Amino acid sequence: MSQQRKPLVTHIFTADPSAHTFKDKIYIYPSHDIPHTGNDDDDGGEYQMEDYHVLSMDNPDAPCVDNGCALHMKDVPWVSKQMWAPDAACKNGKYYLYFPARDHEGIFRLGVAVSDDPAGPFEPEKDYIPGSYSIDPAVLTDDDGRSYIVYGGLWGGQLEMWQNGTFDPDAHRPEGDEPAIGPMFAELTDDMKSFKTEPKHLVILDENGAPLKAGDEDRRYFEGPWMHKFGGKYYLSYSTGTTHYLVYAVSDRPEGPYTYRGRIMEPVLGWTTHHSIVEYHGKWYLFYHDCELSGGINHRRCVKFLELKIHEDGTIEKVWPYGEQ
Ligand code: FUB
Repeated sequence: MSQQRKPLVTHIFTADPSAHTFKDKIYIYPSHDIPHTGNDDDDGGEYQMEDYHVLSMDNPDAPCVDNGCALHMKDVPWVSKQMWAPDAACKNGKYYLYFPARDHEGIFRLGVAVSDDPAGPFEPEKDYIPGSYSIDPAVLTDDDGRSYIVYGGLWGGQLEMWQNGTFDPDAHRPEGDEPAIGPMFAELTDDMKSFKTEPKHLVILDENGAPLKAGDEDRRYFEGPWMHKFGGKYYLSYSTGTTHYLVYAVSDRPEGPYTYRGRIMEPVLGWTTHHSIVEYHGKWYLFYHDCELSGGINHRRCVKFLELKIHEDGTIEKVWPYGEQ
């Protein structure tokens, strides 16, 4: 029986799924939501995660297995709280888990941890990636072996607080016709543990070649970036946050500029929407989350997936999370 559009696991709350094909299986690296009774706020204070569990499926029809705790914040010296959306990458037989969390000053940073096994456990580096900030890291390893990281999120993710290169909690939040803030992008060093190039904002253009504006909330970047490659082109997909869409943009080069192409998914139940796109045996799958398992509580989410159609001309067929409306 197909598991598509159903919670992949129900014994824990999971979110922000980053899926990869490793060793001919699908591995899913989600956040692990913790139930609590505090209120939601615009700063993400309700997302109090403390560890990561890696999920896996032998194939899209097989049961989903929880491989247990792969990394806990008590084992990461620089982390104070809030282990948010992770991703993983494989290079030279090693597996790398990338994760955001607040440091001891309350600033979101990106960490990396290493394992010989895609399911972990992962051994963290003692300090965060030098020069890193904000949230939601995602890594693409290109056909030539070069690896790129994209990251960043507005509001609770603090991306707009770094516009002048230093952390400014009172920084102006761009609005209206001001240019939107794109996600950060850098190449990773060969050991996968630091930035090889100076991180730069990716630029996302509209159909006329003009950068998307901050007030264009149906299309501008908010959080949850993902990169994949199809037909030799680079795809950047992400959440529009306040308008709750998953959308995508395409470029000939990993560093962009990207051109906005359309919506991937209409809003799910719950405020956040966050996804990944993975190929398995020639078919494409969208992993995402919603709040069905908790009946709509924003910080108690559940990971799901469905098959995604990418047409030969490169367009992604839009999906509705609960069937076409
Ligand atoms: O899970 C915490 C945050 O919520 C993630 O980092 C965002 O992408 C949003 O899903």
